[in-house]
Amino acid sequence: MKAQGNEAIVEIVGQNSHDRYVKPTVDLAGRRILIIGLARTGFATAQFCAARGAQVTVVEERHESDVASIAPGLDAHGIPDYAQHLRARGVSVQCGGKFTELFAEANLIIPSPGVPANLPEITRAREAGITVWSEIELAWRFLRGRLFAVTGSNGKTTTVSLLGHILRQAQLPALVGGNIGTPLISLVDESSDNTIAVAEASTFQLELTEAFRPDVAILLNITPDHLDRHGSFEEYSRLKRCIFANQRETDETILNADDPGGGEDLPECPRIGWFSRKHPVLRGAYIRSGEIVLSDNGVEMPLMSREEVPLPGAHNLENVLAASFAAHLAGVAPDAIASGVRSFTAVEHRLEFVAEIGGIRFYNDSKATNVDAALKALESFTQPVHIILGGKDKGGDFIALRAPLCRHACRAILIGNAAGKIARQIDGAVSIEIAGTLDAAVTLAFAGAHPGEIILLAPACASFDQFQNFEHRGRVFKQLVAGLHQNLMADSLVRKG
Ligand code: UMA
Repeated sequence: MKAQGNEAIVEIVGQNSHDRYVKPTVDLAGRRILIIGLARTGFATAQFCAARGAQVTVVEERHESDVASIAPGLDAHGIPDYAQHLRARGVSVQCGGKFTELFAEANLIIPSPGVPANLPEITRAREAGITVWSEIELAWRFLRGRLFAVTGSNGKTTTVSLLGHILRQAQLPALVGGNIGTPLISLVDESSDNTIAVAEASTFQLELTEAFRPDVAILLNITPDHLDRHGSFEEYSRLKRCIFANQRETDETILNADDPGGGEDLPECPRIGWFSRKHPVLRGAYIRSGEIVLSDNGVEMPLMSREEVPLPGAHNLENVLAASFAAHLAGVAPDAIASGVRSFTAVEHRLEFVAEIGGIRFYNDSKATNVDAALKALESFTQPVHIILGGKDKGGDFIALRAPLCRHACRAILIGNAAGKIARQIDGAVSIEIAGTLDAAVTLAFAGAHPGEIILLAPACASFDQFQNFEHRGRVFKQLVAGLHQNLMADSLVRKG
């Protein structure tokens, strides 16, 4: 049966392989699918739908020349021009406008994560009965094998990468994607009944889900983030909990027993595992006398000493606890989990060590795009920290940074649009310098730092005022540090000469 006009897309029923649950997949052939946004998600989704016979249109508000120029940095497949590539596959691509007239004609609309879900044209389409899904909803309906989905305000990417690493080290066929950078839909063709997809899920993606149902859902923590988009902390928290909203008795959810909101609004259906740094748990992972222990209904499995965890900071210990219990649920033996954790190296842009110059150590935590993440980054150091803060404000409350700045930082160097607000909110807590740009901030930070101290980029803000994304900001930071190093080497050569 095919959908006609603007009626909701019609579901056909398919068998999900790993249990008797019938997964609602969809027949895309001949459907009019409108994709909003032409970056990583829009591109991958358009390719996916076109390959299944859909009539696909992609609309993008940026001009086509901007899409083409940004694409090489974003696209993992080295495709230089998203628009050209899609048109060659029969996709209609329209750039440089809103194209609102196209919305009413669609059977299915898929906004990219960066597109606000409450755009008037999207609201009107939903009111008219048109199905609006996020890309992860569509991807999940086609994905084979098991799905482990990870959400939380902070630590998602490290947990996803670590879990993927542990599974692969244990020779399990793991696929890794989602908000981490590779859209979930790109993993579908590689998936099979045996694969385990490990996916990072953001609220921007969970927002437009309907039946999305991971086999294992992990909610790491909830602290304020993206309030500019979701309007309130309550709404943001509600969206995070969509990760387990459709789970059933056979599914698993892993929650943080130490998170203030961790025990609220517990899911009804799935089995729950807990992780805690502070106290034992009956089912999950915790620390006992400096040792990481897994516990499955009273059966205790010591894993390793916490000293052996190769990642700095208490927050990373939580990520390790969550990933370890998830790996246990995937069937990995305790010694293989421990060996996977030991051999894991930090993820790029997450408290990544960059270089030591003249006894000063530089760390890139460009992924610290909210206040809580910056706070956790600061708390990972015992040495005095010169912290670079600022960027595009997401409605964050920087007052929460005052106490950790007093304890851990000797100076805050401010950049970007949020610099004025941050300066007002942290005034008196620490010495402040306004640098404006990252380039100036690195120079200022280095000029005022002493051997044994830390220079940390943990901006507590989004990057979009000055950079394409946080990865771009982190790369520029690393280039600036490399530039400092080269200049110092050149100076010392001149002096010697
Ligand atoms: N656009 C329109 N119309 C609008 C609004 C936007 O056409 O009204 C266009 C924009 O110009 C842009 C596109 O829509 O070209 C939006 O793209 P996008 O921002 O969704 O970019 P993607 O490359 O598809 O990246 C998205 C996620 N981006 C966001 O959530 C903002 C990536 O997460 C994710 O890695 C990727 O999908 C693959 O899943 C980034 C992120 O910052 C890293 N996520 C947030 C976070 O981690 O805090 C949630």
